[in-house]
Amino acid sequence: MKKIVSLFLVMVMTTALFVGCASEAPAKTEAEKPAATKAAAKTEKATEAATEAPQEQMVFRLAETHPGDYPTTLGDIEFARLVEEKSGGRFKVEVYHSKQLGEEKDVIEQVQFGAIDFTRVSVGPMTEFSPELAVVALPYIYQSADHMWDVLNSEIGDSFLNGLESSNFVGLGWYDGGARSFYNSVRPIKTLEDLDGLKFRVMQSEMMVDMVEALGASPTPMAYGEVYSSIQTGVIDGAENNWPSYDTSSHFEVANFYTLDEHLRVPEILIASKMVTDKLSAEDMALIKEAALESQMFQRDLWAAKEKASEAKIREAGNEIFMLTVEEKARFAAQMAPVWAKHAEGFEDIIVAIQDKAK
Ligand code: GTR
Repeated sequence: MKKIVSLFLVMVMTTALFVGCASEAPAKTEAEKPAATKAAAKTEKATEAATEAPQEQMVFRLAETHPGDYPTTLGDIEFARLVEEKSGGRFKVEVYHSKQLGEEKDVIEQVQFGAIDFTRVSVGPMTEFSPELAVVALPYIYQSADHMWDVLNSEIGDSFLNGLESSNFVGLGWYDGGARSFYNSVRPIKTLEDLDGLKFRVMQSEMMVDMVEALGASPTPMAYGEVYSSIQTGVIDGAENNWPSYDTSSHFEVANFYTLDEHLRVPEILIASKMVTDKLSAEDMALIKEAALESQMFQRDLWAAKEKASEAKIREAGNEIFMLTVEEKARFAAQMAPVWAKHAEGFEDIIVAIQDKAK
């Protein structure tokens, strides 16, 4: 505990210095597929060699919360294209965007027991299923987007992806989710004290609840799709998210004040159900992982462009946007000591390794 608090202080000081397609009908899941189809899929390699007859195609479903033109959805679609290409058409991944298969927490549950094959979600709700993932999403742990990417694309990121197997998931890769900041309908946030008592929606994750409490505000865990009407009706005062989500969820219409405190950089993650992928060969898993990695660069480029476009649109709409001073941002970061101590206990060495990557 002592160790993590001192690591945390190092981080705070560094921060202070630094701030300067849907398809027509749902595809059948593996469980729902007739036995004959499964058998055919298993023997397909042998069949391929023996005959020239058309192959049986395995169809997978991928769930995505965002709309069809959002950077993560376009990343999913690119992943699907690459999987189909690399498998020579043996695999098809159908992307169900716009919450067609449900809100993130429910989708993750279904992926865990094999009813949905793939999903792209935020690491936020994943921490409820695989608590150690909190380490790569700790508030104020990264100095910049580049720092986060240096961590995620290193052996540290890989070890967290591999660690998901014990929770019945297969971690395939990371996408960009930018930095999250607070917005609300009540008042500008310029100091820590301005957060006092405000009611913020958080992702359904204990760490997010603890983070908002540590800042002196009042957290309400809630599904993403309920946030707009909850702000509109005054059930909550605001929420927190990146520019593209603040834009595409239309939250900017009901929460005018946005303060770029950048308290979180929560990676987006592409996962598969272990129950589904256990039936695939090592070669097929390798091509799926390769497709995920290749789609990452594609998604990151789209992300950078969308961040700029959403920011321009929201500034144009006349929302009130604030920056924190360097000192104030360091005060926000300093509140996170208990959150780090609770959610990253036992990961002190990894935190040092993460911090080292900023140097
Ligand atoms: C977005 C993220 C979504 C979802 C959402 C939320 O930034 O891309 O996957 O987690 O935030 O706040 O629920």
